[in-house]
Amino acid sequence: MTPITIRSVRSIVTAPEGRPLVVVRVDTSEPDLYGLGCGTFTQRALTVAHAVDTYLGPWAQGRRVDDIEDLWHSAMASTSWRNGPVLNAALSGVDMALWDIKGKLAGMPCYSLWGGKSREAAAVYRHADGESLDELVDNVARFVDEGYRFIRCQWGGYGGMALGASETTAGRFPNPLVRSPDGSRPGEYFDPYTYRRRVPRMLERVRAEFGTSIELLHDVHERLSPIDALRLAKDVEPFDLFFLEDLLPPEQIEWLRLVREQTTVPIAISELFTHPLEWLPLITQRWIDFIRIHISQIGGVTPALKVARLCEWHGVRTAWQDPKDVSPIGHMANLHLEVHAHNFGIHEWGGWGENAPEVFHGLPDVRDGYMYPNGSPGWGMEIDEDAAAHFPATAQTLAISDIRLPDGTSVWP
Ligand code: GCO
Ligand code: MG
Repeated sequence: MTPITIRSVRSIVTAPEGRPLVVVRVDTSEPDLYGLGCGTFTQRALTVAHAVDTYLGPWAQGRRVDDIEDLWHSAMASTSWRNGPVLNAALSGVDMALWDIKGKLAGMPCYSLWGGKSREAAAVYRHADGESLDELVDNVARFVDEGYRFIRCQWGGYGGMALGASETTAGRFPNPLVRSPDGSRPGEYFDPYTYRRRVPRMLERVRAEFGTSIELLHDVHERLSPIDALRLAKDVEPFDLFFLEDLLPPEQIEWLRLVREQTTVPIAISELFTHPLEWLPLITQRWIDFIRIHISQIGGVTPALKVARLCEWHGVRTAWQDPKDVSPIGHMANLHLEVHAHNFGIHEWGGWGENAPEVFHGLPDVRDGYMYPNGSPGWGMEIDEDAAAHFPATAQTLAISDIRLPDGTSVWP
């Protein structure tokens, strides 16, 4: 029997909610047999698209769609230097598309290919925020009323940066809540000391309002020095968090040993990780409780399955990163991993937005705090390319790229 091969690979970049998403379509030697994958790196989406269309696509042509494992390794080896976020995102798009094809050929959802479901749906957490604690409490109450039990709480965005944000747009002024030297350069200023002291106050208020009827999460987003991060982890212990996320930047992950030795706060990290050498020690040393990898950043579902298996043996649960800069196809791939793997933790979801349903068809249903796969073969998703073209993506770097301390020091968020 003649093996089915890759006939063409192309990127589809669209921004239905304003943040560029990268979808990769793989067409095969079989008429009408194709797959879709997510290769989103929103801050460099057009660069990923170029990597797909100029390099990876032509390289993949003629290769067998069945041999995903071999193609993934060959693609990684094809650049000699180890892939970074851009090339991994390109590879993720192809990798997920090949799993989509494999599911279609087998007539099965991808989770069935891997051994079936451990649960019918994935519990979801939502993002509650507020410039005031009253506003935050109102937003938490709204999600509780909608049936969500897991809620991430932030007070004024990451690092409290949005507090007083009306004056800190695009670097027009330093944050009025922050005193900076004369002549400080533009940027998004925040005060880490104010932020660190506000977090326990925020959690105390939310617990006072909702008790232990809901599970709370918080994202530090790498805004503190290592010692202040350790102090925060100790300060939030009384509030019984589901997890505390990105307490430290990748550059300081060795500090997690001290966090582990001194606190019992459940730790979630790794959305910024690219290479196995970043997550291996955290998992094997049992320094973390939830893996938060952004799956396109490590090259797709093929490596993510391996990470999930490693985590299972070390008591670590999955919480794949799923914010608004993962395409609905990426969300669906995460969801298949989540209903399948025994060591599932939680699914992050920021809502589909107003326009995404016009572009992406087959969106998973979300009911009473759970996200349900649609049971169709492969991922069970389609993209309307005409609708996608209504939301062109521009080259953009999001505001996240210019964070500064009160004295103007640049911060890696
Ligand atoms: C999260 C992440 C996101 C990222 C953002 C970067 O927990 O989902 O921290 O908010 O910062 O997606 O573009
Ligand atoms: Mg995060």
